[in-house]
Amino acid sequence: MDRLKIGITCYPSLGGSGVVATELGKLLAEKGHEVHFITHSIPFRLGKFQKNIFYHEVEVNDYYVFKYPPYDLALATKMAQVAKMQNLDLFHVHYAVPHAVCAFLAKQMLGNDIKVVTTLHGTDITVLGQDESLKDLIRLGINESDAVTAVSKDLIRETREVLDITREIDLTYNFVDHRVYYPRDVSNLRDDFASPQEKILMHISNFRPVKRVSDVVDIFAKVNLEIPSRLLLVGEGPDLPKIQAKISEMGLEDKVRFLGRQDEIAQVISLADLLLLPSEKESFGLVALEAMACGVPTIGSQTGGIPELIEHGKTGFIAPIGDTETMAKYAIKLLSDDRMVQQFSQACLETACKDFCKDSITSQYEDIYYRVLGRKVPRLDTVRG
Ligand code: GMT
Repeated sequence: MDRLKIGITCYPSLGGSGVVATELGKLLAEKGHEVHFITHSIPFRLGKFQKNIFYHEVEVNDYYVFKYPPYDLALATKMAQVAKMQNLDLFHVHYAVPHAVCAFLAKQMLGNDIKVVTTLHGTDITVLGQDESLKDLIRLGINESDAVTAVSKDLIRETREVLDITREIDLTYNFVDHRVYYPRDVSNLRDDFASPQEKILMHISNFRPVKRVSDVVDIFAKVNLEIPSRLLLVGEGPDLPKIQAKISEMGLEDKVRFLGRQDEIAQVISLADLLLLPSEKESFGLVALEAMACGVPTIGSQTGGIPELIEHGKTGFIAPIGDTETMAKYAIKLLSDDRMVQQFSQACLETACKDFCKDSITSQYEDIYYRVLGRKVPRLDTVRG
């Protein structure tokens, strides 16, 4: 039995990186490891009190001399305090900035050999990594980590390119928990959103410019000319008012519903016939994987890790960024052929289960933990305790 004590830091209240970090923490706890979340609020996916999971809140001093409350420093200090009090083996931080740097600072404060594993999720490199005010700091966090993982091959490539990083980076794809993500029976709900002959297209995101939600509306408008359909928009974010205005201008109000933020994503996705993810950048596209696990194919853009997840012509379609014409053509081709929909749906279920299963990705993370700690990887049954 080699039970690890792991401190996890992530953005607890939004985004795919927080979801991955929280779900991973829960799975590690299920396997018998002790997991300590060190964040500014309870991770939204954490749920009920669970064996082996602990939560430590970062409190920020808002003293009058500070123009900006020093969150990063408070986080680093809290990480060091928790590590000392709980005798942690390692920190696993999700999202390079500021978390990898806070882990580095905490390690300096502790003055011991605690290990740091950093997982890069996407915009920490593809957007913030390009920012001259942060670039050197992100590079420091990455280079000072004992192991670095990234959620797609493309993100590894971009990290090397943008930040001139030469060190080893492990590939750890996003994963789904098949106990949660599977095709749900939503026949009693579907009538509320569409008539039986209409198709449902869906988009789920944080409505940031990088998601190109305006393209979602354009694709939908073209599809709707050929196939009677509805568009369900799930999530909230800065572009929402712009999208609402666009939908009104195009006279599509009757065809589009805004569902706001939803927690029961598996249930919501199961309503859809097709997911649209025409992002400008997407290091992986967790939502497309969640849809896949529910048997729903995705039309996505040729960017980042999307082609590593969606197999063109098998589990969805891929087109160049901004090419709403081609994306709409693919959507029409798929939605007008029930047999094809069935085949895609089946392929989605198989791929999600085979390539992105929670067990194998969790084991990959564990292997990395044991590697940085210089310990032997125990057999599965010996970890459970
Ligand atoms: O999608 C977002 O903008 C949120 C962002 C985050 O950091 O929370 O998601 C990123 O991490 C996810 C989990 O690894 C990936 O599945 C998303 O593709 C990635 N987003 C982008 O690269 C834009």
